[in-house]
Amino acid sequence: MKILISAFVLILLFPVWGIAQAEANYDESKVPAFKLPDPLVTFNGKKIKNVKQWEKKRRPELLHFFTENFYGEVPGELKIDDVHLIEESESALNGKAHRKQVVLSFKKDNHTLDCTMLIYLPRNVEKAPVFLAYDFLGNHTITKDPEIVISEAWVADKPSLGIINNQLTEQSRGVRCDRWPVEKIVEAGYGLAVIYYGEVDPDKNDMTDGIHPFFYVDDQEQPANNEWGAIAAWSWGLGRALDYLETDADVDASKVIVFGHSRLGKTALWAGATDQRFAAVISNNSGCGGAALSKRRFGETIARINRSFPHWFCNNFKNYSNNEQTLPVDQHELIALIAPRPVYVASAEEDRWADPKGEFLSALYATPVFELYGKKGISQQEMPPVNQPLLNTVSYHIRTGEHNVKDYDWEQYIRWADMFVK
Ligand code: GTR
Repeated sequence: MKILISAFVLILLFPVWGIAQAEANYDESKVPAFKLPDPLVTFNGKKIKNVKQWEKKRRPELLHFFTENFYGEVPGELKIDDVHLIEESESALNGKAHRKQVVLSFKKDNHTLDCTMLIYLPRNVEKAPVFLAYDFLGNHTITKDPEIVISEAWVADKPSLGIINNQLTEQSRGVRCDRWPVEKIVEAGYGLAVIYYGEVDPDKNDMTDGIHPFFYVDDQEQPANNEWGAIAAWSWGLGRALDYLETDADVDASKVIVFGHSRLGKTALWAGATDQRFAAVISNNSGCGGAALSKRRFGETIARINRSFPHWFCNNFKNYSNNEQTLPVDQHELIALIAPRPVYVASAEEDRWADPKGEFLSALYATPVFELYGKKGISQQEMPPVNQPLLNTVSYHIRTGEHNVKDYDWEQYIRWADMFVK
């Protein structure tokens, strides 16, 4: 009886995307035939032969297409209204780090929004290069440090971590330590700056909260079809975080590496594509709408992502649900928008939902644009074996294990940043 009841509960609770994951195509022989657009040929068929043509013609038209049809336009300009240092310690992480917690406030008409950035900087570096990232569950989850302020922003319930009634509590302190080797990062001479992504825009299908309503006119409740979804809103927030870092005398703002995992990996790529001040970009297991090629329809597809997360992309993206073949772009061209700045695409072997091969191929097919600048990308057609990174301006690895961020990933990111950013 007990077994029967638990089976029943399991069936009831099996999340919708869990079913979608189980149904997805994971058979390489069923990947449809497709022709990838050449990043170095314009929509009108003109061959791009040099950096000048790329920057004047091709890059803007690709950026425009991704903006209008994938992530959406940011409808206006909004600067940080106020910066407030709420906490600081010169002796964090056993004296190795200088810690700051800084609130960035935004105001417009009757709207206000506060985002708290947690920053660890190596004490022995005068102006540190920084990894900038969002975290999924609040800044207090990335370390056990009791001084980290707990966000009051909306969060999806996760009873196993004590997250109920959409609120974070003490119980989740440090629960994501395994994803954030803060000491290792600081010991390597880098700073780490994080913000809870839900403070910029709560991750739910409701466009009346977070930063979106700041730009609404009258009783508007939704962005226009070509305007920003959540990913573009989060990317916008990373740009404002960088605005702040540019004013922080302890940071080398010309060396800010934007990092993200999964949906936040999609976000990091879009931030790097749209804001060229970012020195480098890391996409960890970003999958569909991130590094993975859409036309392969392997694992998560555009239709599935639009169904499960209708708020992530702009409404126009829905035109490409089950219609990848008509897309005049693919995700290798999103990676190409980051050129000539270093970009690292990482996959995990068991993360078939994110299509590791599609992520690799994006890095490979973006490479000609980096080569236009005299930079090295991926020079082999075949995926490397697991745990054997290809490190160049365009880098790639596939690690053993599941969809996650592991020490292994960070070790490679630091090694690569030492070579191409620091
Ligand atoms: C999944 C989603 C993926 C990925 C992931 C995550 O459910 O289908 O695209 O973004 O969530 O962000 O954890």
